[in-house]
Amino acid sequence: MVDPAAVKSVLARQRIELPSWAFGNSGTRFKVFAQPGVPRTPFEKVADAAQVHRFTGAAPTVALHIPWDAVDDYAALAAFAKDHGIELGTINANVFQDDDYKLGSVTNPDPRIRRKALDHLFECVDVMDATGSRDLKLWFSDGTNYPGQDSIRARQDRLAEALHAVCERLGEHQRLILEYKLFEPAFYTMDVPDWGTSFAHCLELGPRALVCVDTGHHAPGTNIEFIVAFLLRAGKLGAFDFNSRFYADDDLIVGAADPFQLFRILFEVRVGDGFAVDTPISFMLDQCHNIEPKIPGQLRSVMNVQEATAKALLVDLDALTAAQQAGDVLAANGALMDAYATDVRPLLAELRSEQGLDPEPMAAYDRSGYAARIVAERVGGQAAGWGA
Ligand code: LRH
Ligand code: MN
Repeated sequence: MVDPAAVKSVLARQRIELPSWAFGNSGTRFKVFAQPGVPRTPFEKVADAAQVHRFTGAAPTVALHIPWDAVDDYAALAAFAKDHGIELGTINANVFQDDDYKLGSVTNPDPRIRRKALDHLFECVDVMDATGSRDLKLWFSDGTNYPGQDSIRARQDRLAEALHAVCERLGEHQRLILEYKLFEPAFYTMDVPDWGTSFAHCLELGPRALVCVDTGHHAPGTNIEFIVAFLLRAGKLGAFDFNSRFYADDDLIVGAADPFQLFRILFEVRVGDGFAVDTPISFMLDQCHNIEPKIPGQLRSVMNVQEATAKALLVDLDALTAAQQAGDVLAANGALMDAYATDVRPLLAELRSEQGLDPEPMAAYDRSGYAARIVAERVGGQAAGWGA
């Protein structure tokens, strides 16, 4: 049997980073449904993120996206976050919303445009210096739509050149996290389409370049936990962008579409020592709450990660290893299924009570009146959103 206290000690130090953009309006190309009370500024996004940490105790940092979260004084934003009990986390660059980047950003055939994109990446490192952030997350929308549109190889050379320049610019304690994505917005090639491409570039770049696994960025049927196990073994798993999907990059609440997959992924994190005190992995959410209320959506997401983590920690490794060694396939599979079938909500409620938190975060948030207050206060101004 697994010791519940040991499970709780790991859960008690779990840190899930929230995406600032999840608090703004978002949607699809068909419609962005605006919601009342949505933040108008990065300060209001940070205030909303702090609510999630207030009720879960497990979301102490918020990732920023530049320029969506650009401010005149990043030190003031960092101080504001601190006053609200959280910190600023990963800095996300954005070289996917400028007309100049139609044919690519750092991979664009035009050196002037490549320079412009690289300058933005350097600007994001300046922001990291101001916020004290450790990680620069790079996702490139770069790719092509038609065979022959550009040289696949030349684009890889251009990408590598830019990544090396960024690594040169990073400070001693800073890291580059390279995210991959199979398709969208490009539909023939993406220049970083899969984990292998990101892994190869990160190997070339050195120890401070690590792979980001966005759980919505794979072909249907991809065994993501295999990728996680492989990257952990290679010491190259830097971060997760957690979300879930039924079809494409749906960016739905993590665990909503496939809680069993999330459990399998977090089980590989466990056996890969990814829950160690000094884990190099950044556990982030990357989601859009297109129709559901934003803060409750983030609360539910953090709770889904906590529940899947608890189940993964409940797998009896001794029984599992013995069954694996004995070639007892059903007993080995059973060890995982028994843990997965365990209702871990009472254990998490108990942990929250021990942490001085309300055992039911969603209900506690509802009772707080924060939702009604922000709707009443946030009148006028431009609601935050990323235009998609
Ligand atoms: C790209 C992505 C990336 C972010 C964006 C908000 O699909 O996953 O991580 O920059 O979403
Ligand atoms: Mn992502």
